[in-house]
Amino acid sequence: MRTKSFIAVMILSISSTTIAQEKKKPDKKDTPRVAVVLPLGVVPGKTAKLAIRGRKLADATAVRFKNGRITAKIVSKGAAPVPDKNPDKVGDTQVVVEAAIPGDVAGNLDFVVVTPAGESKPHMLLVETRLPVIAEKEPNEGFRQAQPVKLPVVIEGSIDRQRDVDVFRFEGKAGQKIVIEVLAARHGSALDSIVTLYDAAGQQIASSDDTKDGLDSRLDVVLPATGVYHIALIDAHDSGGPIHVYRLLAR
Ligand SMILES: [Ca+2]
Ligand SMILES: [Ca+2]
Repeated sequence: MRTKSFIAVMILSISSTTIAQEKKKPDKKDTPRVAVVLPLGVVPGKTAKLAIRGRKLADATAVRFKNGRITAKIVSKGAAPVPDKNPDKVGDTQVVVEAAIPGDVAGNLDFVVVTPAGESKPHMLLVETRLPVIAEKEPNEGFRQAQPVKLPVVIEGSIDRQRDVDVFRFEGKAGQKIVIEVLAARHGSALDSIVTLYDAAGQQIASSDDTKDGLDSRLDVVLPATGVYHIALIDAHDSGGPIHVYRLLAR
């Protein structure tokens, strides 16, 4: 990638040597960059309020979706709090938009943020079109407070404070093949998930921290017995906050 962009820069400077010498070099530092969108995903057929976080987004003039049928209206823009003091990772500015998502969109949606300094690389907004999407409900800290869910499901939530634990309860059958997957870090969330599956007696069945693809967890399990199971989701570093968002797919 580095080589490609280097060649592109070379070609550009050869074809317009004089201009390039006189003109101020485009400052890469000022180019907007999207880190994460809160929430990570939307449901088709609704208007969604999206907080897009990143660097150099405070002067955003537009948020443009690749799908031209989606219009996003800017509601606010400016500085954003940096809870874990890592602005490179989670951004220090944000632009909030209202985006009307048509009911018939077929999948995830790419968008860019436009500022006077240029436009960001495309960032993906998740769109779940097959499974029901529900919101995490606190308190859900332990087995007793577990939030009941019915598989298959997509749970939208966050590890919203340090040492938060989100627990979900479902009924499973012996021999049932299930997949539990976290969508978080790969989409810019600050969460480094660990997912653990427990049986009705509180015995651990399986656990996943990272996969070979990254920090997001994934479990592929054949349930050993018919009964109640619990899925527990935590952050691997016991950290948490509004940017520790996730989508948990259980199917
Ligand atoms: Ca919780
Ligand atoms: Ca992890």
